[in-house]
Amino acid sequence: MAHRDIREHLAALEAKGKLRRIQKTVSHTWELSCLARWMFQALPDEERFGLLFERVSGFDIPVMTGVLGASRETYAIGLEVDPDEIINRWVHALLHPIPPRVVESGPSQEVVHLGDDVNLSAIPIPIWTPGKDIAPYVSTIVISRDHDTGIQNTATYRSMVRDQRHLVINLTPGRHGTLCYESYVTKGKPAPFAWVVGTEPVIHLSAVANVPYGTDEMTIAGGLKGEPVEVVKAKTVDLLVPANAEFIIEGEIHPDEYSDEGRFGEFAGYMGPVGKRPLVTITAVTHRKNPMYYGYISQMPPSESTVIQSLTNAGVIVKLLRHDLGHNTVRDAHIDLTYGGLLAHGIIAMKPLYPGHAKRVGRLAAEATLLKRVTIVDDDIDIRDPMHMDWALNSRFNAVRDTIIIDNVFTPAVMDPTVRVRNEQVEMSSKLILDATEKEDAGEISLPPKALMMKALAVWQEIGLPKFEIPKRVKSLLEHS
Ligand SMILES: Cc1cc2nc3c(=O)[nH]c(=O)nc-3n(C[C@H](O)[C@H](O)[C@H](O)COP(=O)(O)O)c2cc1C
Ligand SMILES: [Mn+2]
Repeated sequence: MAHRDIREHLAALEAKGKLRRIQKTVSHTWELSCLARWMFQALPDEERFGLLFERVSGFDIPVMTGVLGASRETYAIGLEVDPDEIINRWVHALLHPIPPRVVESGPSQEVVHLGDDVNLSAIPIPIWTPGKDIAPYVSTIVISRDHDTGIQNTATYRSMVRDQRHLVINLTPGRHGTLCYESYVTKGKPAPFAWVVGTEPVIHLSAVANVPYGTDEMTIAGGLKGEPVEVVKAKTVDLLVPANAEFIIEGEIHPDEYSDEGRFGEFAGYMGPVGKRPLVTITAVTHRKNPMYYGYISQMPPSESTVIQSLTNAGVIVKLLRHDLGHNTVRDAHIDLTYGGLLAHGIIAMKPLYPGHAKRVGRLAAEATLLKRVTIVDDDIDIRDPMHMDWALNSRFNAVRDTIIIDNVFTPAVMDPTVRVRNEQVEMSSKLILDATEKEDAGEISLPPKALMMKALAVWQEIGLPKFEIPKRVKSLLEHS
């Protein structure tokens, strides 16, 4: 049974030595984000941890960051699986969604602030790129609803704190929150929205899944959990929101109300442009009695944003290729955690069944996602091992024969720094596909047979040479030797 709230997740992290509590009093306007930035910039994935700042200057609300997306391991702890099981858990969840269960009440609404009592500045919302961001940003789970179908959408969009009672939300073309918004405002009605801070890990992780419009991500969260996630009726808007959250911010977007949004440090590693975006009037803030704030750190990669988006969408891609499109020899996918998330490098391991099969799967993956580069390798390659990947590219990839470029790809300008809108002209982006599968029989590999190598390993141990774990790459090579 998966963690019911972010507190159970924190306890699990701590038990595994993956949480650091910081007792020094820190400022939420610079110190907290700069410390978290050091962790991502200086430590490799295996050494990173969730951060819990227990004392935030001027508030009695602790702030956490990186607790799900510090690393592959913190993410796996959120799902309660081994890191190697993340993909399979995702595939299972997408094939077996479970709708949320509506409950009467929940900790999310222990304290309710309405009307004039609403004050966003009472919450320690951090500034993520101090010295450059225009304002604090709430970049968290965002719930909206389609007016016509009534189906909810759960996503994650950055939202700027404009003042105590207003946010400005980054709704970009085609995004599901944008479609929900349009379904109301085109009828002259205000669109209901809710922001969720710190809740069941499965809700956080499915709120970055790129699944089709009309799929309620909360049902996928149930699939991940193996039982329904719990929701309650929001107090002032017609939405169902997580029952076990730290904070819920409820609001409405009225037709034709916009405001400037930005500058803000973006996930691609550059300061994003200023733009006009929908203005949100906050109608309620509800929270637990002693709430904790959870903010994702994004901006310069690697970041919590790139880690959670990469791991979630690798599972989405495998399910799509294997189950929806029928390429059932697709074994695994990995999205580079460094640049990541959306415009990242995706690697797919598969067994090609006919000439051109790998290229076909590469094109499908590239077109179906925002991935900017796709590399396809045979299923004997450990796609998380850069040495093995380099070997595959050096020995099985022939540039002219095996490169495909897809041109004229629309990518929202705020996401891809190589595309900027000039003179109202939208510039298009492009994608690269590398087919590094073996096309001809390259013959036997140049390693001694497994039996001899294992005999030698026994000798190695007997004479007291340093201990090691056999890398997956080597296990795979020995299977073919
Ligand atoms: C911290 C963070 C901030 C994000 N901000 C945005 C954003 O402002 N706009 C956007 O389109 N996607 C953003 N994303 C990515 C989306 O959440 C993700 O692609 C999601 O699946 C979109 O949901 P949708 O398909 O229901 O629109 C962000 C992701 C994270 C983790
Ligand atoms: Mn969606």
